[in-house]
Amino acid sequence: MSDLVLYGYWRSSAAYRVRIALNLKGLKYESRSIHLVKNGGEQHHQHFQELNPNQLVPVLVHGDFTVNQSLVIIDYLDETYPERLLTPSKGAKRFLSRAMAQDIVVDIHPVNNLRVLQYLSDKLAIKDTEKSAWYKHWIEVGFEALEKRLVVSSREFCIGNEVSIADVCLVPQVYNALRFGVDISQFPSIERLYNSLNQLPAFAEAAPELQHDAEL
Ligand SMILES: N[C@@H](CCC(=O)N[C@@H](CS)C(=O)NCC(=O)O)C(=O)O
Repeated sequence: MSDLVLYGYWRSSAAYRVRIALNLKGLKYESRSIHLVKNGGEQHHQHFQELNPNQLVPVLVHGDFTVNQSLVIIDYLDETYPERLLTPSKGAKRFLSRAMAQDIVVDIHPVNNLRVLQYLSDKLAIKDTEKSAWYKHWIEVGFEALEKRLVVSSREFCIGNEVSIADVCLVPQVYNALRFGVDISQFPSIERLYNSLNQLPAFAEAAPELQHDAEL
């Protein structure tokens, strides 16, 4: 049994990022599922709140160390297992890859998170069609900008020819976009990278549908 434990959920794009990172680094880990919907959402249960009072997955436990926030978890993995760095250690690529990762993680993802969507439906009585419009709108705003950046920065990967934290964040966000019916052919670089990255085993094996808690 590995001493790395990832608390996540098959459809959580933030947990998906960490799964890709762990796979790219060739690290074995134990995956524990926190069902975000069943039983009122297990992220709200006491035992999980003790791991993360924010009530969000993912959480990584490594021995007696517990950390949340997917980008910070990936930083921790880079520092602890530096053999294959996902954030380049120096130079422009270091900063460009982090900025692109944050464009996704900080600016696109949070407004479409489950608890935001639940608030729109449950408290503001927004109709499902309006909720989908909200979801698509914020992804498309983010993807338009991302596409412009990728036209300049991408080659085989988001930033040049080395896989980085930007690729790790891109694939789960595109997965979400497709799930909510966004036409990604509007964004040719994003579409190309999504398809080619998914050919790599580290990305393919992290896919939501292949996780032990997937409900298909
Ligand atoms: N910034 C956090 C975001 C974590 C997050 O939003 N996780 C979502 C799943 S992708 C979640 O647990 N949602 C549960 C909820 O909204 O109640 C990270 O990158 O780890």
